[in-house]
Amino acid sequence: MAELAADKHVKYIISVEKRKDSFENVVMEHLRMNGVYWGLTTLDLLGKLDAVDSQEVIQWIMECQHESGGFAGNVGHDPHILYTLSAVQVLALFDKLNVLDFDKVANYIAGLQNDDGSFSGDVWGEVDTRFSYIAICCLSLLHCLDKINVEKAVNYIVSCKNVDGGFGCTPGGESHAGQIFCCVGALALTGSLHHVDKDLLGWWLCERQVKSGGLNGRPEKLPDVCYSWWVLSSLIMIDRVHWINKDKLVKFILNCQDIENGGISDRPDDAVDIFHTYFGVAGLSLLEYQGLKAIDPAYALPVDVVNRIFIGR
Ligand code: GRG
Ligand code: ZN
Repeated sequence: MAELAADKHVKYIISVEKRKDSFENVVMEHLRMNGVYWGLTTLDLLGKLDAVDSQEVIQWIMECQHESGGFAGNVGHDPHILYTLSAVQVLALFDKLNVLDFDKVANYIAGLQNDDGSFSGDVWGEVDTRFSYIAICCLSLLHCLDKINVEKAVNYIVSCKNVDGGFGCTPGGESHAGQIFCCVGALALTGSLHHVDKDLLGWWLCERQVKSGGLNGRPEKLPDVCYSWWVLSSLIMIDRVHWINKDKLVKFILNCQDIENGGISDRPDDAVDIFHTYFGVAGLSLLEYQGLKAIDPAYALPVDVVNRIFIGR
C-alpha cells in the first residue's frame, strides 16, 4: 500500500504559498486567509510549521484586520466571520494570540448574532449554521463565549436538526456532512451534545462510507477526501468512529495523493489542491496515522495548540 508522501506534501504547500501568480493563488486571492489556515495547519500536523516565516505571516494577518475588529480574506477586502476564525486559528498555531485585542475581535463576532440566536456571516446578512460554528469556535479560542447568548445559539442549531439525526444550514435544510460537522462541533464546544441522537446520527454518518472506502457528504453522492474531515470529526465527537472501516478509508485517502509532485485531490486521479491536502492529512491524523500530530475534531487545530490555549504549557 502507498504511504503518506509527507515530504512531497510539505514542498507542495510551501510552493503554493510562494507562487503568488499561480492559478491556485489567483482564484483564491479573496479567500487567502482561509487558504493560509488550511496550508499552515497541514504543515503543523506534518511537524514542519517552522518552514514558514511566522513574522511575515503575522504581519500580513494584522494588515487584513478591519476597524470593525473582523478580518478579511486578504488586504483591502471586506471582513467576514470565516476569515476572522482563520486569522485567530493561524495566530494560535504560532502561539501569537497575544497580538490581538480579544475584546475587539469578540465584539465583531457578537455583533453578528441575530435575535433568533443564529449568526450572519458578515454585514450582508447571510445566515447559516456554518457561521454559528465559526462564532462559537472563535469566541471559545478567545475565552469570550460570554459575549454572546450561548443558550439562544444552541437552540437555533437544535432547530436545524432533521428527522434523520443530521443537521442542515437553516431550519428545514437537508442534512449534509459539512453542516453536521458545524452543528456537532458547536454543540461539543458548548457542552450541549445531549441534543444529538448519537446512534441515529452515527448511523447516518457511517452510511457515508462507500465501496472504495471513501466517504460521501450525502446519500447517492460521490466520495470525496474532504468528507474524511467533515464526517470523521463528527463521528469522533459523538463516539461512533468505530462504526466505519478505518483501514479502507486510509487506503482511499492515500490513493488520492500526487506521489510525484505532492498534494492530495478530492478523489483518485483528480488535480490536487490545498484544501483537499488539508482534509486528507487531517483525516489521516484523526485516523491516528503514524508520524502525524493529533488534531482536535472540534477546534480543527492540532491538539497541542488547543492544550496550550486551555491548560497552558
Ligand atoms: C475550521 C474546519 C473548519 C471549518 C470552518 C467553512 C466551515 C467552517 C465549514 C464548512 C462546512 C461545509 C458546509 C462543508 C461542505 C463543503 C462541501 C464539500 C460542499 C459541497 O457540497 P455539494 O453538494 O457536494 O456541492 P457533494 O459532495 O454533496 O456532491
Ligand atoms: Zn471536497
